[in-house]
Amino acid sequence: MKLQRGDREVFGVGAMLFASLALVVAMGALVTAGIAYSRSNDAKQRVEKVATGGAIGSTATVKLQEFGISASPGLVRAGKVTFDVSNVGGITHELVIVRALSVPTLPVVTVAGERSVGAVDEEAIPESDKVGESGDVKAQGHVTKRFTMKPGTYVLFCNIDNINKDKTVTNHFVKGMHATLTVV
Ligand SMILES: [Cu+2]
Repeated sequence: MKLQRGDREVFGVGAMLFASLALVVAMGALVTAGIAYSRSNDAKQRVEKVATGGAIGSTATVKLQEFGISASPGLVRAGKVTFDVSNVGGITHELVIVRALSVPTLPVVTVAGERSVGAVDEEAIPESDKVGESGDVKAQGHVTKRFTMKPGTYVLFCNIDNINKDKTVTNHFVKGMHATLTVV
């Protein structure tokens, strides 16, 4: 069909309207993106300000017990971080620190071997994500360790296996000995 003059004008106006509308939408998206960017930037600057201002410390007090770990505060400043570890329980525990998004993202043992099923498969964790360990901390014992840490999320856990009298194994991680720590 050949377009008549009138049709062509209608078509032209329609196309122009559409183009202007697209431009408005695109500009709106740009403005929204700009606001989001400046907001995240503000938040980052605020965190940096708080971190450098000393409001966020570089020491985490960690308590180990049957069967749980608490780290306070749960937020520390990047750089040299001191772990003040106390075993307030009645049996030996340890503190293992790895970089990980969350507890469920840690690899776990699926076939009993050197470690029991459900224990953290430490050998499957990339070396670059391993921060350090306290070593065995006896009941009522205390250990201080210092590690250099980059900003990120870390999981603290105890991976000790206890062999029970009936030969079953109690793994402390399975029992709930884990916590997260955020480094900014
Ligand atoms: Cu333990």
